[in-house]
Parts: sequence; structure tokens; C-alpha cells
Amino acid sequence: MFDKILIANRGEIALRVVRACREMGIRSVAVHSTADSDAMHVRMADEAICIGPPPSDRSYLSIPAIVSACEISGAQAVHPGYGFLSENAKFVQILEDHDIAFIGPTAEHIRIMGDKITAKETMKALGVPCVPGSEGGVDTLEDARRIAAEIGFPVIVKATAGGGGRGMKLALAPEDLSEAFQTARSEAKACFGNDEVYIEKYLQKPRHIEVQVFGDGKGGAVHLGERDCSLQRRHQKVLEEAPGPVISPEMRARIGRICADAVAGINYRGAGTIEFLYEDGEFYFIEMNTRLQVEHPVTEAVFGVDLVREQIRVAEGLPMSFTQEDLEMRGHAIEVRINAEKLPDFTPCPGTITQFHAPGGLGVRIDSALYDGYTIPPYYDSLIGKLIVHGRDRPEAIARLRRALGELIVDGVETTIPLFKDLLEEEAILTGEYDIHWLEKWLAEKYA
Ligand code: MV4
Repeated sequence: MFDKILIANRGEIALRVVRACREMGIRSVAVHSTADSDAMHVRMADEAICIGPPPSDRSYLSIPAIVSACEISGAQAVHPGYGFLSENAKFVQILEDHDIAFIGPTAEHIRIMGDKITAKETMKALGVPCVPGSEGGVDTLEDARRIAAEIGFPVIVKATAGGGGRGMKLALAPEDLSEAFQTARSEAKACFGNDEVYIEKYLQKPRHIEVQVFGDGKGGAVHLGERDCSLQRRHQKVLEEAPGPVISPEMRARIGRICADAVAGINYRGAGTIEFLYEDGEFYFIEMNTRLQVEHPVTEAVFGVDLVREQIRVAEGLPMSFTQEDLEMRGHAIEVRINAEKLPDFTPCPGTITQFHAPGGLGVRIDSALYDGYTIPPYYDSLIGKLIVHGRDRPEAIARLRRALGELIVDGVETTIPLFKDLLEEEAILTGEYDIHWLEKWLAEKYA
């Protein structure tokens, strides 16, 4: 059993992990940059170690600093949260070399899913439906033309080392392919140091549906349904919900089973998210994330499970505390991401919080490291909190979200809170009839 876990992260997710540790009777070690000495995760953890100056690459991304903090504190395991080192195979390898457990999958699984072609080949071989496209990488324009002609336009050229929307180029018609192919390659080279690209059929109006999976690392795995994360701006999620408004129980069971079997088939350990585009009743795999995601609380709400607790259990070699049969989905949950950003441009807005009041009541959860008088530093992500509501059904969750947003006070900086109040007036949000392009179009009109 672990008796001490180091949390290699900051903000709300570090606090989220501290909470799981405390409930499990495990001591927590916070690490922090000099910009975060007064941060809530530092105050709430049992111990704290300063690991460097404000820039992330010299603190939260510094592998030597974090390994040293493990040695100094005697932590037996590291929880990476999301972002930072959470999907860094080299970090996991180094921890292993130091006999420190990583609370997450193996370095090998991170590597496989980090390379988008290998990820797709692996998933395809495991029976997961994929977007039609090239078999592996495409090296020449002639090959690109041949493949595009086979699958039909429009096509999208994606960087093998990309992901999350970085390094993609669209070709609507044959005359666009040359430029899309060349720029995708040169941008991939510049951004990732790897110019390999692959080609897919471009789906024009899909939804982003992601399936939460969880493996014990020994061939056992379950799924915890899906989240609809179609509401995004510049590849940043804005609002997420579980279950997906257009996914039937039958579809959920079918795709869930496929995903659970796939991760069981590779002895996957811990939390994972299998991302799909969903169009005309079909799922098409695009990527797998090998970490706990920002939006995990909506899944926790509808399944009544603590995903961080389960991550810690399986990292210790313990079984998960539930089987697929034990898992029952109840009601509907919605999360909105509160960012310190100024509308309409979403410009980051660091500064001091002069007043913070969190809503409460039945079915309301706030994951945030904010407090009155806290100064948001300018060095990191602008996410300052998440408001998650749970109701018996989607209309109840929406009513609760509207009510909770009315109680929430964050003064001193501009935030995305007004955006959500506006969004909840929109017919497409109330009916759930939105796709991955809906939000950007709405923002362009609303704030024209
Ligand atoms: C696509 C696509 C359409 N067709 N792939 C963007 C992020 C990355 N995870 C994959 N992305 C897309 N891949 C094919 N074959 C459209 C997108 C996409 C998108 C996906 C999910 C959520 C928002 C998006 C916004 C623009 C484009």
C-alpha cells in the first residue's frame, strides 16, 4: 500500500488528488513553483516542496526536480493529474528506474497512444471502428492523391505526432490537397520535430463523443459510458456532459463494450479516454488519451465512483472496486469550465480574486483551488474552476446549472461565467442538438 503520494500538478486537479488521498488515508505531497507558494493545493496537502521558478519547464515539467522531490519526501508514487507530465513516456520510464510508481498506464501504452498512427492501428486491430483513411503514414503527394481519391473528398491531413487539434490541414477538393499536404508536413516538422502525416476522410458535422475506460493492468477493464464534449472553442472544451444527449442505452452498451474489450486486450492500467467522432449513428475512433481528463467529474457524478481512488488502487496492484455489472448510470451531469478570461476574445485575465462564493445544494460540485484574496499567476492555464451539476435527467441538470451559476461569485478578474448564462438561453443547448462547430459559429454571431 502507498502511504505517501506526490502530486506533480497544481490548481484544481492537484486539490482533487489531495482529496482522494486523504479519504484513503494516504499522505499527499504537493510540489509547487515559487509563483504558487500561496496556492490552495500547497495548503491542503500534508507536505509541500518548492521545485523551481514560475515557468512550467523549470518546475511542473522538470523531471529532475520532481524525481528529487520524491526522493526528499519519500513518496512511493506520483499522480500526474492532467497536462504537464501526465502523458510523458520518458517521465514514466525514469520514475520506474527510480522505483517510484506512476499512477497511470505504462510508458509503453503512453508511447503507443502518443503516436496517432500507432494508436489508430492498435485500436483498429482491437476491433474499434476508425475513420476511413490511410493505412499508416503518407510520405508523398502521389500517395496522398491516391488515398484521397479512394476515400473521397473532403479529407484531413493530420500529424502523427499531433493530437488535440494541433497539426491538422483540411482539403475540401483535389486542388487543395497539395497545399494541405505540404503545410501539414512542414508544420508537423516545426511543431513536433516529426513530419509524418496521415490522411482521413473529413467528417463535416460530427459530435465529439469520448468513452471513459478503466483497466486493472491485468486484462480486466470496464467502461463508464461516454461524455459529449462537442462544445469547444479552438480545441478547448468549454462545456461537457454525460451521458451524451444523442446516445441511446443500446449504442452506449455497444461502443462501451468495444472500448472495454480493447483496453482489456492490451492489459491497460488506469483511466483512459477513447475519443470518437460521432456522425449519423456511427462512431469513428480518432485518438486515445492515457490520463484522467479535466471533465472526469461528469462521469463520476452519473456513475457515483471516485476515479482518482480507482487510479490509486490499480497503481498499487489492487483490483478495481467494481465490475461492469456493478456500474449503473444514474441521471445527467454537466460541467462548465470557469476560466479567468475576458470575453469575447477569451484573453487570459490573471489577477487577484476580491470575492469568491461557491454555490452549493443538492447535485452541485465545485472543483476549484480558488479562495478570497488569491492571486491567479500569469504563467499557467487559465482554468480556475469547474462547476459540475447532477440531476435526475438533463432538464433537471440544466435547471440546476442555471441556479448554481446564479449563486457563483468570482470577482476581481473577468471569467467565462457570463458565457454560460448566455449559452443556457440557447435552443440548441436546451435540446442538445449541437455539433463540434456549433459553439464557434454561435460565438462569431453573438460577439460579432
Ligand atoms: C477530425 C475532424 C473531422 N474529420 N477528423 C480536432 C481535434 C482532434 N482531436 C481531432 N479533430 C478533428 N478531427 C476527421 N477525420 C474534425 C476535428 C475537429 C474537432 C473534433 C472534436 C472537437 C472539436 C473539433 C473542432 C474542429 C475539428
